[in-house]
Amino acid sequence: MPQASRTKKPDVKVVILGDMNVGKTSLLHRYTERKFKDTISTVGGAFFLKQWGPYNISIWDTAGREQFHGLGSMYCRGAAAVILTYDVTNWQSLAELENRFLSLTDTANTDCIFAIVGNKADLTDTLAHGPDTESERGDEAQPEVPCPTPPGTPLQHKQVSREDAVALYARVLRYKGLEEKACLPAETVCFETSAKTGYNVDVLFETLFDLVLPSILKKRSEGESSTVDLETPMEVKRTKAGCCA
Ligand SMILES: Nc1nc2c(ncn2[C@@H]2O[C@H](COP(=O)(O)OP(=O)(O)O)[C@@H](O)[C@H]2O)c(=O)[nH]1
Ligand SMILES: [Mg+2]
Repeated sequence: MPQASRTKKPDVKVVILGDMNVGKTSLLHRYTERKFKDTISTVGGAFFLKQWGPYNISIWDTAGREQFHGLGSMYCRGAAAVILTYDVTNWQSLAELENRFLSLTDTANTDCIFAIVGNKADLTDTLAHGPDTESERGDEAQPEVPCPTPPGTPLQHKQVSREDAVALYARVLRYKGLEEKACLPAETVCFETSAKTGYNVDVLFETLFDLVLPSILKKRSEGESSTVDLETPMEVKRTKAGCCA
């Protein structure tokens, strides 16, 4: 269904947040380029525009600012969805979401959707060793470049369980002053992914795209102009990536 954007005017903003090295840029790269690269530069990336049905969705990467300069309140301003990303092999990366990143979402939309994403699942779980075969994306222009984990690769210790992520989701809702019962259930918005193998990556982005559609319709019916900052528009840098290069 999705095709290249023509109008380039974002209807809605989705941001990826999380500590350095959890794999934010790799997740976006896997989704948009269908590839994984071991070293990938975040510098230069700002947002990627994705056409979803008749709508344009901007997906924002941190451009490396989480490492050197911190992220300003502008980063999440007007966001309809925030992807809080951690590394399943690194407990601290989950803690940092609460300690450093959650407060940055104060400027997101009041009806913002939160997803909790544990990346690098290929390191801890054989299920995540291959690409997500459930995907119905069928993007002929960008064939998937698989990067499966070789059989027999030893698994690493999983420091963050799914239950830990679900518990964080509950705390995020509490921080936002939201009733758990009135919000999306954790099973819908907590994911374990692998940017390396592609496991769950399409499912993550495309579930969120569907979930933000009501937000687009609401914005349109209210006649709001776009709240996305277009001062520094730059699509995510297209890199010549090779599988496990
Ligand atoms: N094994 C594995 N490594 C990953 C995965 N995602 C990212 N990485 C690696 O983790 C490092 C940091 O990734 P990057 O996307 O730059 O993280 P960012 O700082 O959050 O944008 C890089 O060396 C990536 O190759 C993954 O799903 N599995
Ligand atoms: Mg990055």
